[in-house]
Amino acid sequence: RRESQDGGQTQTLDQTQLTRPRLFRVLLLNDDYTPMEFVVMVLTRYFRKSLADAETIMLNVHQRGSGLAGVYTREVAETKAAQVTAHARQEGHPLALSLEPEA
Ligand code: NFA
Repeated sequence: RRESQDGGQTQTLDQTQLTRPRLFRVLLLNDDYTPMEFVVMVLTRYFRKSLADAETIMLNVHQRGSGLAGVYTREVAETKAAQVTAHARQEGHPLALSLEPEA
């Protein structure tokens, strides 16, 4: 909100429109080869989960095929997915993630 400059005759207020950024879910996808410990490390280090939460999420992904790692703005979600993918490939793991926009 700001005051328009008009020489002090009148005073008008412009309401700046603020909209919430769209959020994206970052999903972890199961595979047969990525070690469970690596997935737990990813969840604690990149998604700031507690060890207990990371273990629960990892097992859910392992059993159900996919699971939620976190919800972020587009830029943050894309950066985390790229960092995790790079780290996994560096270690020779096929771990994959997917991003989906929140409804
Ligand atoms: N399914 C993998 C295994 O048995 C573990 C895993 C969990 C991989 C979650 C990817 C995601 N080693």
